[in-house]
Amino acid sequence: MKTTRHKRSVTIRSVSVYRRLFLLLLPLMVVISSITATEGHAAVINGSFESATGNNPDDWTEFGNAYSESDPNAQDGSRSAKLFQNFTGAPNLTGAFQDQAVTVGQNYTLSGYLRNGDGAGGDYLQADNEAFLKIQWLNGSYVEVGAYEYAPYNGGGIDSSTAQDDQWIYNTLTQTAPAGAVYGRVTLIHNYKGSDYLGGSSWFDSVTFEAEGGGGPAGAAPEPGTAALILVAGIGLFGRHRGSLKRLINSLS
Ligand SMILES: [Ca+2]
Ligand SMILES: [Ca+2]
Repeated sequence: MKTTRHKRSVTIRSVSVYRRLFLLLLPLMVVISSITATEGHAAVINGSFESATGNNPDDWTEFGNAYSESDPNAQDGSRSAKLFQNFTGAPNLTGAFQDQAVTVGQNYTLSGYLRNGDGAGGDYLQADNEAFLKIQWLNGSYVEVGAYEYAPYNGGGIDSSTAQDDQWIYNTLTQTAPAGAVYGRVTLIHNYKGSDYLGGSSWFDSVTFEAEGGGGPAGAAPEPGTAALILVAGIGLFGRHRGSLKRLINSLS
C-alpha cells in the first residue's frame, strides 16, 4: 500500500511538474512558432534551377517546352532553365511558374537573369520571338486579379533585337500586390510569335521574388531587427517567470 501511494504521489507530482514546465516554456514556444511559421513562405524555390528530376525543374510548373538543363555558362551554379517554342506554329507560349503568398498593398520585386543564345554562339532568338518575366496576381481561388509582363516593350526581357547575345541580362520589375491578391504567380515566358516560324531558345537563371525591403513574400522571415525584438520580448516574458523557474528547479532536485 505504501509503495502504491508513493507511486501515485510521484505520478501526480510529475504531471504537476510537466504542467508547470509547459506554462513556463509557453512564451518561448510562441516566439519560436511565430518565427518558424513566417519562415514557411520562402522566396522563389529553386530559382537557380539546380534541382531537377531528369530535366524537369523541381518546384516549378511548366507548360510548353521548359526544362532545367546542365549549362556550362549558367549564371549561377551548373544549370539554368531553357525555354523554347512548342512546334505547333506561331503564336504559342512556353513557360514555367510557381505561386508565392503575398500581402495586398505590399510591393514585390521579381528579378532574374535572361540570356539569348546558348553561350556558345548558337540558338539565338529569331524574328519577333521574345522572353520575359511576368507577375500574375491571383486571389485565393487562383483567379487572376491583375498581371504585369516585363516584356521587351516594357523595357525588359530579351528578343532578337535587344539582347546582348550570349550575355546574361539582369531583369527586375516591382509591382504592388493589388486588391484581392493572395498569391503572386512568378512566371517565366518564352513567347514564340514570329510569323515566319523561326525559332531560338531563351535561358533563365537566379530568379527571385522579394517583398520590398528584402523581407521576402508575405510572411517571409522577419528582418533581423524584428526577429531580435521578438526574441527580446520572449526572453522578457520568460524572465518574468524566473522565480517560478527557480522554484521548479528546486522542486526537481
Ligand atoms: Ca543555376
Ligand atoms: Ca516541374
